[in-house]
Amino acid sequence: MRAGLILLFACAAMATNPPQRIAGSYQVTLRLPEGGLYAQEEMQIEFRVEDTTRPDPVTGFTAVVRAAPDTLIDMPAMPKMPPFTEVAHAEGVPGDYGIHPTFAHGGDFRLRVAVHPPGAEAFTVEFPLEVGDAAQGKRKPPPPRYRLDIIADPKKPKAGQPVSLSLVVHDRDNGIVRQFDTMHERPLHLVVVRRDLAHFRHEHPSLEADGSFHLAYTFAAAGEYRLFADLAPKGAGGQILSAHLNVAGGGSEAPDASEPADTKAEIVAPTGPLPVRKTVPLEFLLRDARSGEPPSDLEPYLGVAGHLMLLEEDAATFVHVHPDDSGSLRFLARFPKPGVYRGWLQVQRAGAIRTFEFVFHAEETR
Ligand SMILES: [Cu+2]
Repeated sequence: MRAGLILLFACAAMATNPPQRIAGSYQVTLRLPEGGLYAQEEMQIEFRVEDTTRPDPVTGFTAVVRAAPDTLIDMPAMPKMPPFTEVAHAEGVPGDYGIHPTFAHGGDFRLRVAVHPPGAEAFTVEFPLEVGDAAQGKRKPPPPRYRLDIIADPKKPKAGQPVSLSLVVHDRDNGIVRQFDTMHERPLHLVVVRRDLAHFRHEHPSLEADGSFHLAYTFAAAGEYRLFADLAPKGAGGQILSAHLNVAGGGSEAPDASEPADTKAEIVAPTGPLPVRKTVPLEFLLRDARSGEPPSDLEPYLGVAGHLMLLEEDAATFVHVHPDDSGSLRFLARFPKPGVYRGWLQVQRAGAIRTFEFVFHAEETR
């Protein structure tokens, strides 16, 4: 009995204390996938960099942004094994960074993170990584921790008629999630898209005191819709949760806003096929439709030069896209599987949002 209690206590302590390293005034917190690390599949490893000398009333410590950490993963016991290196990309939550390594086999690895805080001296921290073999990973796929529930009022929304949507995020272990980290100036980015990807909207429901989000919405047309919520439960990192909603006909079916007439957008890179399971830069160029020159009245939209959202044609695979730190329309995207993806680029020009649609083909390369 006593042994069981001690074990429980140890588990709880592990869950609440992620690995942490202190270097001078900085603190780096590691965030590993819930199912643990295993070989032969792309893993997502995240870490958070904070300045412990600058307390923040909301997040505890001030997040260190634009620190562009270099990462290196090697095996101290096997010095001949080529190390994996990657410049970490910034996640949506300020101070959070991520890498996507694929381990060739299981074993004891080491992660070194070299952080370059702007205007301060660089420092390096190390974490041991325990990687299971490939079969181990396949045996126990981790069940999703978070779930999105949508309550519509009226219950059966109709096209062309206003509906009130309540969104609630459930944590398998702790019930309703009430606290969120801000990503791109909002606690929730909601993508509403019809199953055939013909209708797309990007919304920011308001966070209510009870932890639910609220959105007054009017579906333009009838059909089956998917709602993708891009959010970060406090301290858990960015998550994408999805839910379905059927919209009946009736009312008047308003057409979606068409491509803006005053601006043209084109992809400048890459020009060839897109490889799957690799982080690739996607770069866009805007031109004023009349002058042919890049528009001079572009404004930041939610803190960045532009937003890019990507969905596979199955309307189920949402691609995580990270804006590049450069301030240009350059994004880092990862296509999880081969297929046709539709992308929506959004920018703000003279106070108004402009949305452009693109199609991408991701292929297996080898
Ligand atoms: Cu958004």
